[in-house]
Amino acid sequence: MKLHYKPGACSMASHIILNELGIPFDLDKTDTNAGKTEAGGDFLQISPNGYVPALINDDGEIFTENPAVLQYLADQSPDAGLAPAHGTVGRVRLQEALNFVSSELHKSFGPFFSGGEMDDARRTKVEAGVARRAAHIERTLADGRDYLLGDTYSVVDAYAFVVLNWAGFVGVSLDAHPKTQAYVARVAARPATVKAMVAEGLMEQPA
Ligand SMILES: N[C@@H](CCC(=O)N[C@@H](CS)C(=O)NCC(=O)O)C(=O)O
Repeated sequence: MKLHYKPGACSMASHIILNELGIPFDLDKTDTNAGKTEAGGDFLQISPNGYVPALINDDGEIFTENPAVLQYLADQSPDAGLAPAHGTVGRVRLQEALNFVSSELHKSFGPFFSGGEMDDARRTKVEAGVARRAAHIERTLADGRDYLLGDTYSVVDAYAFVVLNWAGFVGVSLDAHPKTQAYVARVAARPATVKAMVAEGLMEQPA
C-alpha cells in the first residue's frame, strides 16, 4: 500500500492506523499546492480533488476521504478490532463519529489553514466554532470512557486525535474541555501515534 500524505495533515490518521495494524506501506509526501508527490508523480492524476489522504492498495485501487480510507484499513485486519463489524449498531456509531469528525470538527479548523488573514472578530467566531465541536467530544467522553466509541480504541480516535491536536498548532485552547485534553494525551502516547509523528517530522524520537 502507499499513502499520500502531508506532514501533520488529516492523512496522519491513516498513517497512525497503518502503524497500529502493522501493515507494510510506503509513504509519498505530497505537495498539494504544487500538485506533486515526492516520488515525482502528478498528484491530480492520482487524486483529482488534490487533497490528502489518498491510499493506493496493492491492486492499484485509489481510496480517498478519511472516513472511507480509515474503514478500509480497519477492514483489512478485522481481528485487530479497530472497527466494529459491518451491520452492527457499533459500526453505525463508528460511521456517525467519523462523519462528525470529518464534516464538523475537521472543517471547523478550515479557516486556520485556508491561508487568509483573520481579523479578531473572525478569529473569535472561528474559535467558537471549534469550541462547539470540542464540546461534543467532551460530552461523548463524559461517562468516563477512554475512547470515542467506549473503552476500545478505534479508527475514529486516530482521526479525532489528529484534528484536535491542531488546536495547539493554531493557538486554540482546549482548557475548557479537560476530558478531551486527557483523551488527546492518551492517543498521543500510543506507540503507533508516536511512530507516525516522528516519521512526519512533528516530534523527535523519544529517548
Ligand atoms: N474531504 C476530505 C478532506 C481532506 C482534506 O481536507 N485534506 C487536507 C489536509 S487535512 C488537504 O489535503 N488540503 C490541501 C488542499 O485542499 O489543497 C477527506 O475527508 O479526506
